[in-house]
Amino acid sequence: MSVAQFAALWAEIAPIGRAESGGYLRYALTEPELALRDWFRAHAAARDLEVTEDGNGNLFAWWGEPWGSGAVLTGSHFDSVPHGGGYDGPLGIVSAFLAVDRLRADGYAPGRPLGIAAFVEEEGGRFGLPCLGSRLLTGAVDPEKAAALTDRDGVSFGEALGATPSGARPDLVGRVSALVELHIEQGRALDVPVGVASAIWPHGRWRFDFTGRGDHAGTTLMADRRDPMLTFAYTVLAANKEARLSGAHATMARVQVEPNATNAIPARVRGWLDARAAEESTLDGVVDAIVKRAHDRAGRDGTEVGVTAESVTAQVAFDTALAERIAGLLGGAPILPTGAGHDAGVFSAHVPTAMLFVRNPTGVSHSPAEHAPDEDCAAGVEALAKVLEALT
Ligand code: HGY
Ligand code: MN
Ligand code: MN
Ligand code: MN
Repeated sequence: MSVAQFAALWAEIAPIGRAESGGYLRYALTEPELALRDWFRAHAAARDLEVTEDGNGNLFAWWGEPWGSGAVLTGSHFDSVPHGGGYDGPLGIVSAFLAVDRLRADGYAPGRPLGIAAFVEEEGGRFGLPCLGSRLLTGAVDPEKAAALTDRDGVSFGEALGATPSGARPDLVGRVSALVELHIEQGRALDVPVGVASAIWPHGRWRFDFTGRGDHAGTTLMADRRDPMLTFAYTVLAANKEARLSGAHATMARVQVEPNATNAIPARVRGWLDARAAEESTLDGVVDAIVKRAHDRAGRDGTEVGVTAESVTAQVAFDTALAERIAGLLGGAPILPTGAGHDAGVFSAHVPTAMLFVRNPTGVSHSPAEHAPDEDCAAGVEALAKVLEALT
């Protein structure tokens, strides 16, 4: 598989959903992501791969019997965070099609069915729950709850999907013998083109609701204010400080303000904390510390704070034997953890699962600046082909 072959296929999807910022607005089941699904179907058809859907919004292209016994899954997701990079997700799907081409060029025919997956709403960028499609398929989220999740325009996942998701399909997942997801690396840890994942850090999202008293920005004395924006701002600083002290990663990057006017003290401020750490105990400790500091501050500001855990993901330890086998296959590729969540993390509770990381020279991700050189992406395809051959 040549670098030019990778670049040619990559160029087909690069313009889809790209914003002025150079980042991508590929929200699940919206026009750009639907266009990528059409691209997926066209490339499956061009390779005589049968396309199936699982009733949860996930797409699969099959080389061999769909969900046949011992099936091996690969693939990733098309959706992006707002103005995210173009590689996070799509690289795993494009690489899977090219890996099939590579294996066929070698005259290889798999002894097990090989499925290329496009999982829906991995980022949670539209409906708020990450890995929504893989959680539904594996039974990690209730289909009714999922159907009721709404986007910022009030459209529910069920409406976007056009049906209540079918939910857990143990009849399908039970037939899968392994899953391997290729993904751009989202840190600065790889100094060779391809690495293998050892673990996903425990991580989660907590919604903070700060309530105060809306009032006039110009006439209300400072001493009379109960300003939730003040408590929110303090919590942002506390999150940063507690994370630095504990070695965790904590970010408050999404905020909603009511009434969100220049000349009105807010009545309510809603913010989300994204927190992650190498160990569960560190994660629990840093979240507890941030929540405590928010409550203490609210006491001083005369405001109130409510905290809701929206999604908490336990540490994922990928199958060590599989990771070591793959690293060996790739001539001793490094094995490393990641702080990013992935559909493969959801599957790892059900089937032997592995991830391949493609070097990202800057490590920047969830940003228009995310980039992986074509040469490293082509190396990723070669590695994925080797792994899929060994597993099928
Ligand atoms: O947020 C994450 O960890 C992943 O990119 N969905
Ligand atoms: Mn991502
Ligand atoms: Mn991703
Ligand atoms: Mn006025």
